[in-house]
Amino acid sequence: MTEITLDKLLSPMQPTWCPGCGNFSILTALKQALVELGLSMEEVVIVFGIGCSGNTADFIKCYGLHGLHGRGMANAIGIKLANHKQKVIMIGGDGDIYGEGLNHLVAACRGNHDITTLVFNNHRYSLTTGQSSPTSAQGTVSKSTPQGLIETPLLALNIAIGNGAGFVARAYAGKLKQMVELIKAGILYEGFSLIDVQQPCPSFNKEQDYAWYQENVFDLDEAYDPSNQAQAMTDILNSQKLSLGILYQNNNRSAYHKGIPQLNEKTLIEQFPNKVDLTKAIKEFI
Ligand SMILES: Cc1ncc(C[n+]2csc(CCOP(=O)(O)OP(=O)(O)O)c2C)c(N)n1
Ligand code: SF4
Ligand SMILES: [Mg+2]
Repeated sequence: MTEITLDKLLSPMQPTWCPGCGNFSILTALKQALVELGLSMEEVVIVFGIGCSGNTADFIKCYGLHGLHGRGMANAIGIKLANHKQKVIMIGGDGDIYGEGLNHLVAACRGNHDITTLVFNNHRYSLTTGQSSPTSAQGTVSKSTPQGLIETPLLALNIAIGNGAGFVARAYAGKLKQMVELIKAGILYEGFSLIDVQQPCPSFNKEQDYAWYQENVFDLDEAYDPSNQAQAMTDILNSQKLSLGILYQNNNRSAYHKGIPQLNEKTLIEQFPNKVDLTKAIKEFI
């Protein structure tokens, strides 16, 4: 086993993100969290969606899969069921996970699959140059909504909390230390953890810049009780500003794979080691 260090995670490829992009600090927080958890390179696998967020695949050296836009969660669930000893992390954008991939998100929540999902939520389809996304504010003027967005934003976190996700948190790319702690808590949680990371996109979301976030985020205080599902959903619904921290945590629900007796002892790949022959598939793609 090779212990994770920042050096080991260093990719030979330099990030191609725009100057000031929130993705830089999210990547830093993720790496720091993996190091602080003392995990090994072999036990972590990251599935990436398609987007500026998904391009993180090139900028961190680890086991992983750069999937299809909106479909990464299905891959992540498959990986977890094949080898439930892996720490499986899913990274995607608001367009990817709350838009095209929303049904897969709901499936992951309902099953409470033990996957940690980081949504790089910049409120835009940024890689495709800034169309309105499911989390864009009503009235947003963008290339796809030149007269202003008619729809209201998707209440993604309430969809997750209301549909079985065991751990739901909100982070902000401008608060590194808190991001590290929330990512660590999500990975340690045995069940589905969703961390919505509010991410400035200086190129295509000029409204929600760092100054806007300074005014519009606040930390949950110590009196906040994350075990209260109904209260968590009501607070999200009623709050004018974005609360940061663990919004909901259910410690009474077990993860999906725990409900499968055949996975009690050994993982699927431990049970059927000879059935796994990727030689042909690998030859096809290299
Ligand atoms: C199946 C499929 N649908 C659509 C696209 C086009 N596409 C690529 S990236 C992208 C937008 C990504 O937005 P988001 O998920 O929010 O990520 P961001 O770039 O903002 O990080 C879209 C629509 C695609 N590549 N594949
Ligand atoms: S377009 Fe936005 S999200 Fe994409 S790299 Fe540039 S600043 Fe970041
Ligand atoms: Mg986006």
